Amino acid sequence: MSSVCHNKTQSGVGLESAKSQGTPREHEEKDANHADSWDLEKIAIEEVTRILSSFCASLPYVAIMPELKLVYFNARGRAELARWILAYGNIAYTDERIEMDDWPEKKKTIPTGKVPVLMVDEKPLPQSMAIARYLAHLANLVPEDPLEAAYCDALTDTLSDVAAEGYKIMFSSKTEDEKKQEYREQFFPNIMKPVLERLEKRLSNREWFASQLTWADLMISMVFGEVHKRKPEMLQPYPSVVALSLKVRDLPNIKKWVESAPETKF
Ligand SMILES: N[C@@H](CCC(=O)N[C@@H](CS)C(=O)NCC(=O)O)C(=O)O
Repeated sequence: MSSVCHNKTQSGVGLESAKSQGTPREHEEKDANHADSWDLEKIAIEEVTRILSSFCASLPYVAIMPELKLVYFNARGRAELARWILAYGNIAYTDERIEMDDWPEKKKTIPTGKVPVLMVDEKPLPQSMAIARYLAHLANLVPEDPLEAAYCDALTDTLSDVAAEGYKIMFSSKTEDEKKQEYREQFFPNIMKPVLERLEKRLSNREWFASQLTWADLMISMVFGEVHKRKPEMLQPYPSVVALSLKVRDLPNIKKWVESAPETKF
């Protein structure tokens, strides 16, 4: 902060206007006077910026949180990432879970007719990934660097696509055996495995998916931690994905949420 003020003044009006008038002698005197006043000015600017920056640094960051209500079914599904982010950030919200019998009536009250929807100060925000990204901003889980943030978006969108393919099979009219066969022979090798392979490579030499903990790590852990819990053998070739999933699940607020969240089928 101090060097920005300093450079701007030094290369700006001060020196230029001193050189543009008077005889050489007057010029020298003016330069000397100017140097004195410039030194004083510089000291004053540096002192003010020093005081301001130490004052700003000592101020606590007080975010004004809106009133939040997450509306979804009594399921993890497309709302669980939002719940993890809210838990991580210790952000207060109402977790409204609609019973299936009440859905036809409730649907009429939701502008898009779809859930999840996040009520932010009573205004609806639709789309699960927009909701999660917004909450990730509130919880400080989005990198400041735009490209890093975009890589996190790419990863979370990829995992959302994978989940959508999974839901297609889950909610199809096929029998349970047919579904299992489709997961094994189609979904895993063609949809999930290529993502796992790329992710394993990226995570093998870094602590987090990006340069700090982000909502991308939370989503990796939410998705693959669940697979690991149910079918650990499937993730055996992906030790870095498993390690990251477990590390995130060990964060105190996440751990607390996972242990206390309602038990649901999906
Ligand atoms: N792209 C949307 C999809 C929303 C969606 O399809 N929601 C489903 C539940 S996961 C739903 O509302 N189904 C009930 C209905 O369509 O009546 C999102 O990610 O939020």
